[in-house]
Amino acid sequence: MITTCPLDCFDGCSIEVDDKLNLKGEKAHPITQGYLCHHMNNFHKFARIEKPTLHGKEISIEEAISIVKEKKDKNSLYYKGSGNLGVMQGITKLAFANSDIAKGSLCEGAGSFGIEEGRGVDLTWGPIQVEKSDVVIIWGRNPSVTNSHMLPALKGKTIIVIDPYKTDIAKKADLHVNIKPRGDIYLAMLLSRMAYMEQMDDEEFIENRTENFDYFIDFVNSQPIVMLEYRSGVCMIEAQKILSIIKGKKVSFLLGVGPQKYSFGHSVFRSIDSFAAMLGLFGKVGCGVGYLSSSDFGYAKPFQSKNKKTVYKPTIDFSNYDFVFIQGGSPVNQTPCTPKIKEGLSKAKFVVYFGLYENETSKMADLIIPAKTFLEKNDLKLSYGQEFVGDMPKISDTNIGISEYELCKQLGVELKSEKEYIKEIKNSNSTLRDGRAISKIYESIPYEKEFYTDSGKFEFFDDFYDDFKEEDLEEGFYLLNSKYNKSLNSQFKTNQFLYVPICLGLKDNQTIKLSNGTYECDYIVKNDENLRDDCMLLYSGHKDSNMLTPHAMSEEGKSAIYQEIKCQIVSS
Ligand SMILES: Nc1nc2c(c(=O)[nH]1)N[C@H]1C(S)=C(S)[C@@H](COP(=O)(O)OP(=O)(O)OC[C@H]3O[C@@H](n4cnc5c(=O)[nH]c(N)nc54)[C@H](O)[C@@H]3O)O[C@H]1N2
Ligand SMILES: Nc1nc2c(c(=O)[nH]1)N[C@H]1C(S)=C(S)[C@@H](COP(=O)(O)OP(=O)(O)OC[C@H]3O[C@@H](n4cnc5c(=O)[nH]c(N)nc54)[C@H](O)[C@@H]3O)O[C@H]1N2
Ligand code: SF4
Ligand SMILES: [Mo]
Repeated sequence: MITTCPLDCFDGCSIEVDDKLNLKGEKAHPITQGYLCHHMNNFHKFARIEKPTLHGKEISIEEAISIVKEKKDKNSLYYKGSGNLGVMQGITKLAFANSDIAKGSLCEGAGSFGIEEGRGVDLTWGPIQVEKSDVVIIWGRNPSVTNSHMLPALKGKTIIVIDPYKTDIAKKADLHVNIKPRGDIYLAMLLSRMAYMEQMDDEEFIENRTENFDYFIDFVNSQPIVMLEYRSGVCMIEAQKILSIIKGKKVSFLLGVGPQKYSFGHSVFRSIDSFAAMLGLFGKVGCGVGYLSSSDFGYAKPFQSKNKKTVYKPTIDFSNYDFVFIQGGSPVNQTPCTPKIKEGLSKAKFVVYFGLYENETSKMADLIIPAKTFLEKNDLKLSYGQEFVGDMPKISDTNIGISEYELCKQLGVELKSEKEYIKEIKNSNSTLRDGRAISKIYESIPYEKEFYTDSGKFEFFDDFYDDFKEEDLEEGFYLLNSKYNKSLNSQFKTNQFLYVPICLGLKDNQTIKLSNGTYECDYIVKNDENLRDDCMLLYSGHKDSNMLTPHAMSEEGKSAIYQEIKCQIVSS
């Protein structure tokens, strides 16, 4: 049988499952090409939660459901994470229509907002498109770890990497630009300014397909070059190298979440998009800017509910609720400012955790309900990194856990059958290409015919606001947070070190205390020669990865801004 990986990942791998439930990448799938990553190769090795428990004591699933039923409509909060990205995961929203709902983004939200400002919709730019480029600029993304099925498409291309960390792909790249964290908007403006001086702007594209170019170029030209060099940490000579590599070439940009983890993250991505648009790098073979796309664009959304109130994940306060329902996520590790999250959850009267694995959040829950795995329920996957639509039929079953659909039904919501929902969603916006379902919009090259703004044109940016001061730039360390190859955020095998630059002269495995001015935390260190001297690194999933990240939200996009704060060493 064939199914699709449910995880929060660009690749949306197609998986062959045999009678013994061994998982293998589907050979014939154009993206998967026969291989999976660590998580799916080891999926069965991770111990799952087997029984519902109430305050640590085993209870039946019926008892668990009746507790939820009794409490869910009184001063309650519904919180869904991204542990499984199947579309059916959202059905439980229907059972919590009388609760407040947690929305906003712990992930890509600020960047997506900026992209939507310029293009209307954030469409994907996957391996099939990238394959046709001459040059690929990997800008704050780490495909060797997070998007390994992009690697075949990068073979033979000229590669530029813009990243404050020397990632594996940066080591192999034709050019690695070791940018200052939060410097990307300044580099995008430096590049735009210099490209304009060199008359690299695509006049025909600008004239026919864009709006606001004059304001954009005036704004960019008003930024002093010395300031742009200082804030980005990239000098004109290096910027010139980038321009000479891409001049007249088919160029793909692959953006990751790194450059947008700041208060003005939306402007960062709009500035990069604006640079690409002035060069006419949209809507043509091999030319585009890809990020994490709005995978459900154009699809039916049968699970939308009208909740009483919306609260936002990056600044969530659990403390005022009598009942909190957490599904498919671990806010204690993954939400910024762990001290505030822990304090809030400990004050909430009753917390339910509905998931597959024990984690820092399940430890704080009153009631734990085990979920079914993706092999044990029907679902559908729309990927944010490529155009294929993945079926996820139920392949096996066990006595363990309950599916999201079944839970919702047992909580008294009148539902159509699982298969009807899946059919409705899939048929609303997919079509076949060579016998495989893809999202309709990718029948043509993204933005070939139109942008999705009100004007139908790309809209250049012409202003932004950065509230970091010069002194913020010089003192302390940025705490980069990146993805680890053996974990998927808090799932699977996590990494528990703080990586530090060699220049500090610290010893591997010693403990140091870091402070962000408000909170402190001890970490066990490892030296890492790939780090800039002004950076340290914690991988997503580290139990204390959010002890020092700020309880704050991006200016736009309701997104977490993990790197908006700098940390100091208190003791070592
Ligand atoms: N193995 C594995 N794969 C995953 C995940 C996982 O946990 N593990 N998570 C999935 C999820 S949820 C997501 S959102 C995607 C994310 O996919 P990526 O965006 O590729 O993930 P990161 O590892 O955070 O990579 C971001 C890169 O940005 C760099 N960076 C940090 N700050 C800056 C900056 O200011 N400017 C620039 N230019 N670069 C910066 C970091 O050094 C890092 O190399 O990956 C998905 N894939
Ligand atoms: N410091 C720091 N914080 C981060 C990040 C970072 O890089 N650094 N990354 C951010 C990003 S990009 C993201 S996307 C978020 C992700 O953070 P979360 O949304 O919290 O996701 P996970 O940590 O992957 O939580 C996964 C949980 O989902 C449960 N689960 C898995 N499959 C299913 C299922 O089918 N049903 C149910 N009910 N449960 C299931 C598992 O039990 C697992 O423990 O974290 C963000 N937080
Ligand atoms: S996590 Fe990503 S790379 Fe790994 S199997 Fe799933 S889709 Fe493929
Ligand atoms: Mo994410």
